[in-house]
Amino acid sequence: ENTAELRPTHPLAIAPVVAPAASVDGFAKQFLQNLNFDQGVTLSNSDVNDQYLALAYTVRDYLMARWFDDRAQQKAQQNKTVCYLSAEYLLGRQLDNNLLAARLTDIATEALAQCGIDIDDLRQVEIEPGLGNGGLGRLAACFIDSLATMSIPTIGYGIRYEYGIFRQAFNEGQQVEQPDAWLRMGSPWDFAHPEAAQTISFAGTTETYDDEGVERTRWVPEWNVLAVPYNMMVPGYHNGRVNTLRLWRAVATNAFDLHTFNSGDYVESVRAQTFAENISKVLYPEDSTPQGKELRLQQQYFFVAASIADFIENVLPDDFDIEKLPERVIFQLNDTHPVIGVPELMRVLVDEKKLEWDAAWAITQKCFAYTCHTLLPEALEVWSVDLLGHLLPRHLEIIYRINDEFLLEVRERFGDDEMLIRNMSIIGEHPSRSVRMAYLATVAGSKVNGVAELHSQLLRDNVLKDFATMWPDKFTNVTNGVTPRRFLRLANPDLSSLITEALGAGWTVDLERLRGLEALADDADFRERFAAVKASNKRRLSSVLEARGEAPLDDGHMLDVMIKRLHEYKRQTLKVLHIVSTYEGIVSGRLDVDEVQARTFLFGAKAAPGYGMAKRIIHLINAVGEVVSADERVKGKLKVVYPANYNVTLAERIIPAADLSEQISLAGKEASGTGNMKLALNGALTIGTDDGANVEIRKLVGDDNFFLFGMSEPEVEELWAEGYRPADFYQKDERLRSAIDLIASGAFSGGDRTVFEPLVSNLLYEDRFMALADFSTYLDAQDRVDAAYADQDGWVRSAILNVARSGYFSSDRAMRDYLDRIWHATPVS
Ligand code: Z57
Repeated sequence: ENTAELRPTHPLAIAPVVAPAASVDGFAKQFLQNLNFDQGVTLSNSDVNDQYLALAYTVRDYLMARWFDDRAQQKAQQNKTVCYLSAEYLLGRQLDNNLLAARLTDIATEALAQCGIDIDDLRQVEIEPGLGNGGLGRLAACFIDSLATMSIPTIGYGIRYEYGIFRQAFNEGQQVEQPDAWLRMGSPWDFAHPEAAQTISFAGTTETYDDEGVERTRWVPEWNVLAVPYNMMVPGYHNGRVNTLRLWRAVATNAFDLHTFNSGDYVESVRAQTFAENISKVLYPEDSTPQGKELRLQQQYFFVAASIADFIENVLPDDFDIEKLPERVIFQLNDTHPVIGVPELMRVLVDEKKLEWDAAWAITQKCFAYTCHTLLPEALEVWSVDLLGHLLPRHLEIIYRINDEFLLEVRERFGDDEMLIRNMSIIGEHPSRSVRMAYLATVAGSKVNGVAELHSQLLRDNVLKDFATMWPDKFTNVTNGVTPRRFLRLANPDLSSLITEALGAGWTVDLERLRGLEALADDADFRERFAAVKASNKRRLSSVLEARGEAPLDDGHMLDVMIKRLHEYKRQTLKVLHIVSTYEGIVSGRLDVDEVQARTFLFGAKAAPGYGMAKRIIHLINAVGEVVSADERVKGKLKVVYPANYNVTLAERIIPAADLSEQISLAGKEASGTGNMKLALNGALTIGTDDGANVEIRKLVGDDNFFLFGMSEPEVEELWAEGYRPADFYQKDERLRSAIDLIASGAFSGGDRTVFEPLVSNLLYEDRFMALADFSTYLDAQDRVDAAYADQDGWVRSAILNVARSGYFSSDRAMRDYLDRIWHATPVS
C-alpha cells in the first residue's frame, strides 16, 4: 500500500480516525451526509438504490477505524497470518451481516425510519456477490466469518469476477443462463487499491544465467497483466475485529504484449488489452467438474501469484528475513485451484530471493496446507503438460524437479516398484501427459485434510492411499462447519429470539450451548412456540415465493427440501422417482389420496451450463411438477416448487422454513455437504444416506431423529464390483417399474416419449450413482417420515433435538480444529 511517508501538519490529520457516534442521531447524520456527498442526491430526490448505497457507506464508516487498526497491527505484529487461498467466495448479501457484526441493526432501523425509510426496502435491493458455485465457495465465506469472530489475523485471497455465478431462469421448464452483472448498481462493500497492484506474467521462456559465479534460472515472460486488489471488510461478530478479503481484478498493463506495441499497430495493441482483462471476467460455472481451459489456469495463477507477492511485499515488514516465512504465514489451499502457488513460491524463493533449492523447499512445505473437497475422479484437477508448460514454463520445470526428488524419496522408501512410482507420480502419463494437482498439493503440503470423517478416511484408503502410507501423520480430518451468525441468527430471527430467551445470547459464538435446548424438547409450551416459529417461517417463505411469481405454499404441507447444485451423484432423480411414484400410486389407486401426507417438494439447484444430463433432470423436475401440482386427482396433496436462481439469499429464506432435509447422495460421493448442517441447525429432520457429514449429523442427533436409508459405502463398492445392473432393480420392484414407465410414457412431456428417453435409458443401463439400487429403501424411509410427521408433537420434539445437537457444526469449531491441527496460529487481543 502507500509506502510514501506522509507527514501531515493539520491537527485533524494526526488525530486517530473515529467512528461516527453510535446513536440514532449519529447514524442518521452520517447516512444523510453520505446520501448527499457520496451519492450526490438529496433525500427527497433519492431512489431506493441511492438509499441502499448510502446506508452501506454508513455501515462501512462505523467499521473503518477498526479496519485501519487491524491492518496496521497486521503489519506490526509477530503473529502468524492465515492466508486462505480460494478461487471462490460465495458471500451472500453483506448489509445485514455487517449491521449485525457492528451491533448497528436497531440503530440503523430507527435512524432510517426517522428519515421515512423502511430498511427492509433497502435490504431487498442488494445484489449478492455470487463469486462461487456452491459448497466450496460458501464454506470459504463461513470460514472467514468465523476467523474474524475469533480474532485470528486472516486474509482471504481470491478473484473479483466481474460476472459471478450465472443467473438461472426457466424457459418451458428448461434452464437458461443469464450473466450476473452484480456490479452494475455499484459495489459499496469493496475498495479498489490500484496503487497496490501486482504485475503478473505469463508464457515466454526460461534461461540460465551467471549470477556472480552461480548458475541461476530466470523466466523471460511474454506478456503480463496487472492484478488490482479490491479489499472487502470481514467484520467479526461483536468483537471489533475487521479482517480483509482481498479479491484481485485483472487490468491491462500499458504494454501488455511487447511485440504488438513495438510493431506500431497501436489500435491492435489496445484492442489486445481486453484479452488480459478477460482473466477476471467470469466465474467458471462448473462445480466439481473442472474443464481444463487455459483461461481457468490463467485465473488460478493470476490470483495466487498476486496473493503471494502481496503478502511478502505488503504484509510482512520490509526487512523481513524470508527464511522465517513459515512462522508468519500459512497458505491454506482451498481444493486444488490454488495449487499452482506451490511452484510459484518456489520460483520466488529460488529465482528471486536466491535461496538454495533445499532451503526453499523446506520453507514451502511448511507454508502450505491442502484441503481436498471431493472423491469424484472427474473432479480431481489435472493440467496438460503442454498447456501448463506453455503458459508457465518456469513452473513446469519446478514441478518436474519437485517430482524427481519426490520419486527418489518413494524409491528409497518402497524400492523400485515401477507401478507404484507411476501411480504416485505428480506427472500422469495416461491418457496424456498431465500434472496431477492433488498429488502436487499432497507432496507439498504440511497437512492434507478431508472435510468430513468419512471423506478423510476414504482419502486415506483410496484416492491418496500410497501417500497416506508414506506420510500417515500428514493426513487429518476437519469436518466442515457453517456460520451460526448468517444461518441461524440472521436467517432465522424468530428461532434466535426463542433460543436467546431460553439460553441467553452466548450461543451465537459458542454454538455448543444449544445443548441447553435438549431439556426443552419435552416442554409442551416450548414445543408449541418452536412450532409457531416454523409455521411463521413458512409463511415468510411463501410470500418470498409469491413475490417471485410462484404459487404460495399450502398450509398443512410438510416442506420437503432439496437445495444444492444439480449433480447426478447428489441424486435429484431419486427424489423425482419418489414424487412420481407417489403420484402414480394415487392415480392408479394403489394409494388412497386421502391418506397421503400433504407435501410440498421444494427444489433449488443450478446445473453447469455444459452438463447436459443435469439440465435434463431440471427439465424433468419442472415437467413432473407441472403435471402433479395440477392434477385434480391428487387433490392438492402434492406440490412441486422449483424457484429459479437458487442462491444464498434464497437459501436464507428456505432453510428456516424446511421440515425435511433431503441428503440422498450415493454413499461415498458427497465429501461433506454443508446445507445438511444448516437445515439440521434450523430444525429440519434429515432423510439421508450414510455419506459425508450426514454420518456425523446422525451420530449427534440420534437415530430416532434422522431417517437413514440406502447402501453404505462398502456396500456400494461391493455391488459395483459385482457388476451393477440397474435394470434388475427395475424388473424386481413394481413401484419402481411403474414410476419409470410413467416417465417413459411421455406422461410429463405431453405424450412425447423422446424428451426424457435419454434420462430413462441412462437410469436403466448405466445409473452410475445407483439411484435404482437405493430406491426401495428410500421409499421405505419416506414412509417412516410420513408416519413420524403424523405425530406432530413427536416431530417437533425431534426438530428441537436436531437444533440442540447441531452445535458441533459451527464453523467456529471447524476453525478451532484447523488452528489446532494444521495452522497453529493464535488470536490477537
Ligand atoms: C464444491 O462445491 C465441492 C467440492 C469440489 O471439489 C468442488 Br470443485 C466444489 C463441495 C463438496 O461437493 C461438498 O460435499 C462439500 O461440503 C463442499 O465442497 C465444502 O467442502
